[in-house]
Amino acid sequence: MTDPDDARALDAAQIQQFIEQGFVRIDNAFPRELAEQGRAIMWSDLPCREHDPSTWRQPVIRLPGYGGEPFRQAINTPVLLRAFDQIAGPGRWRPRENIGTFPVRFPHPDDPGDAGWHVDVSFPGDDCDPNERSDFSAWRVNIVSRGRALLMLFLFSDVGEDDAPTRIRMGSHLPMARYLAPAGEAGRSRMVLDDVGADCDVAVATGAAGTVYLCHPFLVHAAQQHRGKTPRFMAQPALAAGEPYRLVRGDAAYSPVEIAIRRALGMA
Ligand SMILES: O=C(O)CCC(=O)C(=O)O
Repeated sequence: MTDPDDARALDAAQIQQFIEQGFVRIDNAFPRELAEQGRAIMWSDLPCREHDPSTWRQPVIRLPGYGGEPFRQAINTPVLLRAFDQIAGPGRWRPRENIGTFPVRFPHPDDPGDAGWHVDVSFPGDDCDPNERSDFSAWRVNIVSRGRALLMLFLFSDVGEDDAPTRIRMGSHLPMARYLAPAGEAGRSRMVLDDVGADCDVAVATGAAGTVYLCHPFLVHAAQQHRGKTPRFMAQPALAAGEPYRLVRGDAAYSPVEIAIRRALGMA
């Protein structure tokens, strides 16, 4: 495997884009062949057939978390490992062996019912039942993004404008930081985010299979109905936090994630 230090790095404009807009798109972040292998595994797990659209009877099917090959390789390419260091900061993220769940979206006339604006929560609140850790309804997110270094979108199929690309409110991580700040360490749960970043332009997470979007954990995003022809395969794993993000550092070694939060709060 290539040493991450030798891998293609994000340039200054991409890092600036991440700080200002809350995401960066990395083309060819993992090989297309891995996406093909991953889709073959998922088709064999789906209760419908790849070449028979009459069997695509639901707008979305959520497949449970995938680990092992080819998913492990896809999330650990040298390009990505280097980008994690550049965006989250060395030591501030933890590698993953698995890629998590896939909401597979199918061309379908029905509203999928899960297309609301949101951010992904990152830690269980004190009121969470310890035996029900998979019930995310009481999970929380706080101003230092406890537990989560990044949100990531991994495209395992070619995704065009009609193929249910995830919608992204560009720059919404900044008002989101201001919404979270007053809640301090405890953070917020059960958030209704229809209004947060509602005036932001909307981008869509399109790209060829093998594209990855690295997103600020506070980026407000939403699914949408599939209006195309080919099912969309995308994973949206968290990059787990290594050490917690900090908004005050004696050595000023702020990562782009931290710089964005500091700017949102008028600290920089
Ligand atoms: O499927 C998508 O486009 C996004 C889904 C999403 O954001 C979620 O399930 O949290």
